[in-house]
Amino acid sequence: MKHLDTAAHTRGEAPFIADLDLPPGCLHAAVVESPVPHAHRLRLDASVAEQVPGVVRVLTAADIPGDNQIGGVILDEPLLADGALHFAGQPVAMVVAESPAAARRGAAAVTVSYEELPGVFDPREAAAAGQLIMASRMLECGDVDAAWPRCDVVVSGRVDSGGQEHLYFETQSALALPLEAGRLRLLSATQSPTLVQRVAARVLGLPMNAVEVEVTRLGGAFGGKEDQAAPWAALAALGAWVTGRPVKLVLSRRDDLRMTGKRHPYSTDFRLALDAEGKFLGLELDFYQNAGAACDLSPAIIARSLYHAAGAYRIPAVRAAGYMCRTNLPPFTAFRGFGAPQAIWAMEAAVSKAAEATGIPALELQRRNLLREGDLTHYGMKMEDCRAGRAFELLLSRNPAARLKAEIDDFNAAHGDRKRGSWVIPLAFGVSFTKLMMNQGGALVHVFNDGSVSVSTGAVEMGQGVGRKVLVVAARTLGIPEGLVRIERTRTATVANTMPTAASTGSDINGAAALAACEEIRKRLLAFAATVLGAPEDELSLGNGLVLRGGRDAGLAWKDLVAKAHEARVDLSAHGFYATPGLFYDMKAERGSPFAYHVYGAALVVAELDTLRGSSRIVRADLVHDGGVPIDALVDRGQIEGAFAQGLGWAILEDLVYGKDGKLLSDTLSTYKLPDMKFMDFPIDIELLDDAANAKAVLGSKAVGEPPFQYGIAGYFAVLEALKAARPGAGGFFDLPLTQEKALRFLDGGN
Ligand code: LUZ
Ligand code: MOS
Repeated sequence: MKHLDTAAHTRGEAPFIADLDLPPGCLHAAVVESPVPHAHRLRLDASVAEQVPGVVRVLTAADIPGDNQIGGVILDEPLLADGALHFAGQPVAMVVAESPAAARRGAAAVTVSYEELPGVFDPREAAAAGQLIMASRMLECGDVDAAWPRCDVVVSGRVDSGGQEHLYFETQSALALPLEAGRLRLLSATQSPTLVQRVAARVLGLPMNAVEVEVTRLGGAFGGKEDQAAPWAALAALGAWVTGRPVKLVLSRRDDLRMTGKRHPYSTDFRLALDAEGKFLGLELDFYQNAGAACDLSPAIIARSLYHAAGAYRIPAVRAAGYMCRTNLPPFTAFRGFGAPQAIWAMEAAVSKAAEATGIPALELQRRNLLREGDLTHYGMKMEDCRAGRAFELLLSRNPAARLKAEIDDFNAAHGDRKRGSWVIPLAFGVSFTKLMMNQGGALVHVFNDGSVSVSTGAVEMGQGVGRKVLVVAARTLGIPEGLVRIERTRTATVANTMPTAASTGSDINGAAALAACEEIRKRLLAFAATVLGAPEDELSLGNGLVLRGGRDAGLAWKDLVAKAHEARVDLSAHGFYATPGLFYDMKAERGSPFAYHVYGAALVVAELDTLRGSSRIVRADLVHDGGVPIDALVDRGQIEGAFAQGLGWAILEDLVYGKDGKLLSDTLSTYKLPDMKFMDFPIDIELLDDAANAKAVLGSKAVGEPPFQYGIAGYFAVLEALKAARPGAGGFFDLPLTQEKALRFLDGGN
């Protein structure tokens, strides 16, 4: 069994919260949501709802014993609306009942009245009205203003990128269980057990030690459960606290689509200056981030946008500004890539336009301006062990530019109603939480006296294989077969003060913490083995389930060593801790080293357009990826393919449509299309860079969750190139996703 959960998932046996046997007396919760995007003078009438058979309680803001506040970064988000409504879908009350149907009937019977106010949904409109979540952030290096008069070519424009629905298979879920002595146990589908613990404790007015949060696995998350699992868990906790009975809250797909946040839509202005050789001289980007109705993680996300403003390019003068605009939509939140895709896509739009303006092929512009070893980024970080060029050149050696051009040109010359386009995108993605303090994690390792091992960390398994990787780290460090190691559920009572499993850092941080704990145990056991064997400790090691002396079997097997050590009262448990070293950032100067390292790569996407229908498909993709030395290459390949598919979906397929009233229209899977088997039915070549050990992460590996998402961005430009081939001289347009509808409009002469 490779990936821990694979077999159970494949057989449909892996239980999620919704599948668990109900505890005795369990109640079911349904949430009453705001029907309008903006209103005040909110009044609730629950008198009819309370009479609905099976309804046990209707809970409103007034029933919250602690703080009605779930804001993480700033305290601007009530758990249940109090007085005002800020987005359609905002929770205003919760009904707990004996059955899910009774809860739903009860929720429908709650009368919500209010005075409606005008809503704002566009980030630029919000910015113009001064509706910002917090002060804008600006990152500047070099003399940007001097670049404009000095350069030969300037390209500029406005680019708009849409949001994206996470569409985790498992919707937001929680099960709250009252324990004795005023304590509470919460099963929550969260990436961040500690955040759920803190929020639930705050809402109930309890100390954190009264709330225990446990996570076995998630059915996907993609960032959607980093901060936004907390309200549902806190609501279930509130229900359990007030009624003294277990409460289960599982959102229906449609409720989840309507009520929860998504990737931030951005509207961005860009300006790029080049010299006659195509060298980038200056870049200016203004990001208008649609933050939705509350802060959520928007500042951390804007930070990642600013850091990735220049993509994988070296630009001596950069000015990037981020405006977090408050609108009346559900708070937008973390989503794989976390602000980087929006920035990288905007930068690439500038490259596309620059290629048009200069007549220099985009590939050439990219190559001439790639980040190099020793470069300082615009935020002042020195690029070390930079593999941007290596990945790019390897990709081009597999796909020589002339051959690629001929492949496309020949096809297009031979076909009237179909056109192809290709695009290459280089990648440099910074790994670490942009918020420095979050780069820490813990582990607790027990060696049981039969030699089996359990490892607990703060990592949440959401299908990404972090459990598999931590297991490999532990087995290798202790020199024992993988079959002796088990990864425990993630529990706040076992490993405390954990950070969300996010920012691609799950294996880096938790793997390193597990490594530290295992090393501690290994040290103790080797010291003990030295006394048993009468051998110098520095000649001993653990491997193949044996104590080795000078690399050879010393005649003491792991299981015997452990049993003897236990007899001799050696501690067989250890806590490990890891804080990513070398990070620093000066917020005032906007300079520092916010990332432990970067992940590099390059991707080629070839797309084909049906010029009559405007539909497009991907013909092939070739990815060269820097994965360090993978802990499990198969897991990494899975992550690369999945992230690429998700990136393609964002770029050319997934279209969130809101009505003029701010309500989500694409709130079903028949109206919101995402990549499926058919969409992904094309050859994908993935080559992992060899000889790529990474000194900055556990066992030479590199984080893999988010970086390959950016490869999907090449899909946008590949389709755009095909469109330009169909309508020569028309220029580009930058409105993501590049859907069939937009393609048709462009083919019909619009843009
Ligand atoms: N979450 C977060 C993230 O809190 N900080 C980050 O920098 C980040 N980056 C990517 C994904 N999630
Ligand atoms: Mo974050 S987008 O939850 O890795």
